[in-house]
Amino acid sequence: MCNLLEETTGEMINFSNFERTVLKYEYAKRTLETEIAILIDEFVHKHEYNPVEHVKSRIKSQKSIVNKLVNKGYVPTINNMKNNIYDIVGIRIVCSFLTDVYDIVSMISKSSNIIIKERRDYISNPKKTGYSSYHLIVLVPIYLSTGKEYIPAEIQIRTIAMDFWASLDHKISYKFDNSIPKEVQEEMYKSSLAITELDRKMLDLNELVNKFSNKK
Ligand code: 0O2
Repeated sequence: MCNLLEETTGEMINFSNFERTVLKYEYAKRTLETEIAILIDEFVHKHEYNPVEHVKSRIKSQKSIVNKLVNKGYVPTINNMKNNIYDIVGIRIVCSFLTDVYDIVSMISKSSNIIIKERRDYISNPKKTGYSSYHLIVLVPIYLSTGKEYIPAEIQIRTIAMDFWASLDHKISYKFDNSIPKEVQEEMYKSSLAITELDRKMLDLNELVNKFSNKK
């Protein structure tokens, strides 16, 4: 009988070795979901305010992993998947306001259970498509009978407005198979500027609301 967590590093990705390899990523996803849920719960108790609209997590599909490896110029092997794809486990935290995004980033940064490997602040430095979001590449510990292992994961933190833009952009990319007409790209970029402006306005509005409600 084969060991479910057996190493299959040099092999090309196929259905069975993918299913086997992805098990560890499933465990990491569960661990990360729990850790994030507890951190948010603690935050809510401490501040009497919930900055999170919703949390979504997923395991990247075999097809998306193979496509990503090929696009990056790697042979789609299990080894290359393990060493070069950091978002097999993905968790997205959607917040109401811009300041909430940074509060969540700081909250995760203080966690002793998650190791931060890399920060990508696409809010301060949006991508040229107009994409904006805060990404953390983290290492999540999983405990197996063979010992402790660290599995990479990507945490995306963004506002509802950024999430709206990114989800439309994702649908457009899919529709045009990644060769988006220039005119559509330009309109998407313009709409990203409107999203940034809307986030600023909503933040100002929230501060105004807080000012009046604190006066009561
Ligand atoms: P999917 O299908 O959403 O998972 P690198 O680490 O630099 O080699 P990588 O991993 O592409 O490259 O990192 P990056 O640029 O930080 O992007 C990671 C993820 O952010 C993407 O994963 C998307 O989810 C999201 N993203 C980045 N740029 C854009 C964009 O322009 N539009 C939208 N809608 N999302 C974006 P995947 O694997 O590309 O896609």
